[in-house]
Amino acid sequence: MVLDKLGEALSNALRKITGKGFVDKAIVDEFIRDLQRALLQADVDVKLVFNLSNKIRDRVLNEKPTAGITAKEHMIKTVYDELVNFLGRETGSVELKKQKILLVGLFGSGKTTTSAKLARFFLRKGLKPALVGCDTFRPAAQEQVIQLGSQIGVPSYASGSDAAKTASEAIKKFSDRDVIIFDSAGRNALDADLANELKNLKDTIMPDEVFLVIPAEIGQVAGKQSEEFAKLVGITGVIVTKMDGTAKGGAALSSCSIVKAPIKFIGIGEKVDDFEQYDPKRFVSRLIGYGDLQSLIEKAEEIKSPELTKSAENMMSGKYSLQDFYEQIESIKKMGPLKQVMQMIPGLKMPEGILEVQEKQMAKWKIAMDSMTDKEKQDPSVIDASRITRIALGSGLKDEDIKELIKHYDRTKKMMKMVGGKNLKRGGFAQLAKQFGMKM
Ligand SMILES: Nc1nc2c(ncn2[C@@H]2O[C@H](COP(=O)(O)OP(=O)(O)OP(=O)(O)O)[C@@H](O)[C@H]2O)c(=O)[nH]1
Ligand SMILES: [Mg+2]
Repeated sequence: MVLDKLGEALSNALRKITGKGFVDKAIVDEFIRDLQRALLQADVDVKLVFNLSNKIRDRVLNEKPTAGITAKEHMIKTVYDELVNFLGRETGSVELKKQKILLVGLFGSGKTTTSAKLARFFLRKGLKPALVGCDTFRPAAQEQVIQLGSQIGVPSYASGSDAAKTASEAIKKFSDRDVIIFDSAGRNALDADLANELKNLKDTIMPDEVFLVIPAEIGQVAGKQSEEFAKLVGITGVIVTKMDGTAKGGAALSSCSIVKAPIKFIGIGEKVDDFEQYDPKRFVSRLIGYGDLQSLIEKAEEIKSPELTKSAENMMSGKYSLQDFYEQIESIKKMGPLKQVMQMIPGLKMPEGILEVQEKQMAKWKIAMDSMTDKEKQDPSVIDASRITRIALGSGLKDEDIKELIKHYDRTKKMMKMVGGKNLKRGGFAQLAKQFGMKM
């Protein structure tokens, strides 16, 4: 696990708080000392550590918790929020569109490996990527690109000793591809030679994105290096590689967030799939796992309702009606975006987009369900085309609306079955479920 030492130290520190019945100054001070120690051990800059810890201390001691939230919850929430801010603020979003991406960085930072990881990322999202080897400096760099391309089934182009010429030939060749990813050469430092080469390459490619690739182990220097590259070629994002191999990653993540460009991805291993989009919220949730889950559970307890408990039990037993589906979405919406909730649960991977339901849709579904018979609500599989039309007419909706409701229900039911067997009965979700009063 990435930054596991930091995560362990943080969750131990938080666990101390959750174990206490109240929060007072002594407890806050002890926590702040623990926090500082943990961050310093992750090689985070001393000044940054003090800024962060002072801010947290200040907020916890002086801010009044909002109504309905205990001082303890307020403290955990504050720690969480400030850590998220500290480790990146923005989610590393990338647009899924036709674009050109140039990767830059020093020797051995992981550019070439990352070009393949990125290609793979876009491939998975349904786009057609291509790889271009513009590192004409290091021997065999171009062969590496071609080999990686064939390994992941992505077309590649790398030929000749002129980087800019290679790039412009590739742009013509790959005019029908969606995302063209350009690997560039590195140096030991950002010297005049590399500066010229990169500027030239940038002018030729006119990329939509320029990603700086930095290895996590460089620690605090990450911020300075991103600034230098930003000044030279303008970077639109940072990719921090080798997060798996160092305890210093906290430094790279926090120092990068100071410069304007957000961290987009992190590399977490040598293989092409050891790569993820960087989302500070999710990252911090996983980092402090326990503490977050704990406060989540506390929230869950607050909204514990007999209806939800019953629908959850039905879900477990396979008797999952449309009514259960609706109530579940409604109750869970009170806990915040379901996706975020699910992401906090270790070991549970949710398919994208599932259960993300808009308020407007919910309103329509409620109306539609009013026009259904009890039998239809218990077992929506009986709803055929003629029934769909009847329900649509009865509720003043379109056939499509009814179909969509059923589609959502079916997908959720299927998903519940899928994750139900293996994952629901153990780990964080089981804990959460127990809090809902479900029988596991
Ligand atoms: N553990 C780990 N290793 C990585 C990661 N990313 C890259 N590497 C390794 O780092 C080494 C250098 O990677 P390259 O992709 O060749 O780096 P580069 O920036 O293209 O290097 P030059 O072309 O020499 O400038 C390789 O051994 C990679 O396998 C990562 O996220 N985790
Ligand atoms: Mg390379």
